[in-house]
Amino acid sequence: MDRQADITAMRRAVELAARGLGATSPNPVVGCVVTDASGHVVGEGWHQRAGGPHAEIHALRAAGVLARGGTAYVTLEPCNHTGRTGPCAQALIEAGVRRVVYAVADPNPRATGGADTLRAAGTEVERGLLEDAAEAGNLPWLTAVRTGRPFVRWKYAATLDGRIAAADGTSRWISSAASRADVHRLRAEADAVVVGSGTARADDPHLAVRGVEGAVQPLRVVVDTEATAVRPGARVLDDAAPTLIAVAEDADTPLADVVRLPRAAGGGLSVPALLDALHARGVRSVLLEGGPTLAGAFLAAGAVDQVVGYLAPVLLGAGPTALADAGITTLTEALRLDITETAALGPDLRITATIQGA
Ligand code: AOF
Ligand code: ZN
Repeated sequence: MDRQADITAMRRAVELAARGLGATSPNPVVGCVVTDASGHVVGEGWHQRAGGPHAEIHALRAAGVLARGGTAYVTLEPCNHTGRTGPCAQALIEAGVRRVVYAVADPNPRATGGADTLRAAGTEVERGLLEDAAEAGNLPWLTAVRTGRPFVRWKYAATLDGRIAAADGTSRWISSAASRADVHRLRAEADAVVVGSGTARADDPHLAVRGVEGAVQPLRVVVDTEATAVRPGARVLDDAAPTLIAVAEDADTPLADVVRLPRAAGGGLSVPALLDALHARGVRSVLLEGGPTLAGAFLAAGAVDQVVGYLAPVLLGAGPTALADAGITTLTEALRLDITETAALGPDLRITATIQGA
């Protein structure tokens, strides 16, 4: 067995999986590479959209009879259930694959058990190769399965002193063109893009994805508790992408199509109720884009899984900061983060982090 060849094939499978980002919800992204008996790659596949064939099926089709006696590398444990498609474990057995290597166990109770089925049929099964990379690649879906609510990525762009606008409210453009393009990639990866009423009022944002080839438009969500920010004719109401306006149960709105949700104790919309409503609509990953008040409410509710900050080499010294009250009054309550990645984007720095203990 050639370990290096195993790693190369699984790395490729992780790469293939990422092609499905933003298009597979409520399902995971999955990649698969099939080699023949002598280790040559004879098939590749990835899960392209929910309801479509699973990654293994695409790769097996490409491989044809050459899969016999070969190895399948899959980023997620092959499924064991008949859902919208047949069980992949069975398809791998029927194709005569001798060995299956998968990275991450399937936590979905409906689909789990594929590894056992394969073993029972005499297939050699190995789990855990490049598990960290495959986990990271499927973090939104895995988080949603484990928590029962959508994965939430909070994104902000600020000056080095943490401000998102100047004292007079001007805010265009703090971050660079490279950072702004990167945000469109994040939008394309998400099932829903969420902003609060302050952002809706100040910016009249469009929230659709621009400049990302093949992007599936995310659901645009405005949390407009008092129903005062989104007026008829707002850019977010055009038909470039679907839109959901969430208002309080008692709010008086001129809009025909809104979702009414309960308030939290402080008067703002209940974050758990909002996430439940989104989950019920198939949303498994949320990009929370603004502004500081809504971000504070999400953080106070313990509903942020990942923070992505774009820091521009700019100083303002006055003006609103990226995060408003998150219910923290003393240092021992501070949210401490683990930085998982840093990247340079043009002149800016992008910091990706997770919250400790979350
Ligand atoms: C996918 N794509 O490539 C693999 C999946 O709704 P279904 O019937 O397509 O089943 C979805 C479940 O199947 C999914 O939640 C996961 O547990 C398992 N594997 N799913 O969508 C794939 N391999
Ligand atoms: Zn499957």
